Amino acid sequence: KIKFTFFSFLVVGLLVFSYAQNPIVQTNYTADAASLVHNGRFYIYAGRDQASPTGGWFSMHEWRVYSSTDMVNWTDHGPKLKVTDFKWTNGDAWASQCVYHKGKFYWYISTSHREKKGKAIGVAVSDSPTGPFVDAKGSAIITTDMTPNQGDFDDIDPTVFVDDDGQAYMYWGNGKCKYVKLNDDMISFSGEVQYANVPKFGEAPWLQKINGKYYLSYSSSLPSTIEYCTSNSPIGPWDYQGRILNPVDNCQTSHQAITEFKGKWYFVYHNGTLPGGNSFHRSVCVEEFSLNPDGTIPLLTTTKG
Ligand code: FUB
Repeated sequence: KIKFTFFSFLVVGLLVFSYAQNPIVQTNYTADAASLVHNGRFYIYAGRDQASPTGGWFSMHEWRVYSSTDMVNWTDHGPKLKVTDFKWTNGDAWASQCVYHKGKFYWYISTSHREKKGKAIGVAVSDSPTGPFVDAKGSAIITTDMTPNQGDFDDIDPTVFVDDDGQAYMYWGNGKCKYVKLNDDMISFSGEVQYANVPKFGEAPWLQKINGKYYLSYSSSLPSTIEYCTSNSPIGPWDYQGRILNPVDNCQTSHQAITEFKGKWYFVYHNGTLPGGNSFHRSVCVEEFSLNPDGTIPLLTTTKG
């Protein structure tokens, strides 16, 4: 077992801590992490699990930002976005992703719509990866009435990918994997919502490009596994490639981010291994891994806490 050393101290208002094991965040329960590399820093954007100790469902009201230059020492930038920052929501800081485009940082979030039934997707914007972020639109980008005849939970878990030609794509969903081409303003889209044909799609899509090929990973089933497909186009057709992660320890959901940083690949996910942890008290973890020589992603083995 790796010997764990922990120290924390405040530097200019930031909490800096060192770790030698997962979970990387041990001061809050965190979940649904998305990664972003910018100017030599690895950023993690995660929702905070705030359920009571006996709470049997998600209680999430804020998203937090963490960053590192070496994947060992992490800065806790604090809660940089709250559900109350979106006047049209009535709660739920569900999964999110922050992306950079043309000098601005767009943080796409899942939440609940106050007036329309069900979940919805919004976006906040900032000039900095650590904020301040403000609601970029003042209303949802996606609500249930744009994707009718489905459940209340299906408009969650946005992933946004900006291709080399500047075109941005947003995928999201629960049960059905949906996508749109975003307009250049990054807060609206044109055309109808489309559906991607990927096997056993659950939720948590993550779209990226690796060596000219498009990779769409997502969670599947309950307890969730992480599976992935590849394509020669950002809108498919998608070829199933295999499993990346078996169900995580002590947690039903799974939610991944896959990012290259300083020549190494990192897989960010959550489990329920922090003391008191479970499906509603999750914790963000990171694994370094290597792509196979043919570009496929191996089935990962996670480190134990
Ligand atoms: O955290 C709430 C929901 O659980 C997320 O939106 C899903 O991806 C699952 O992790």
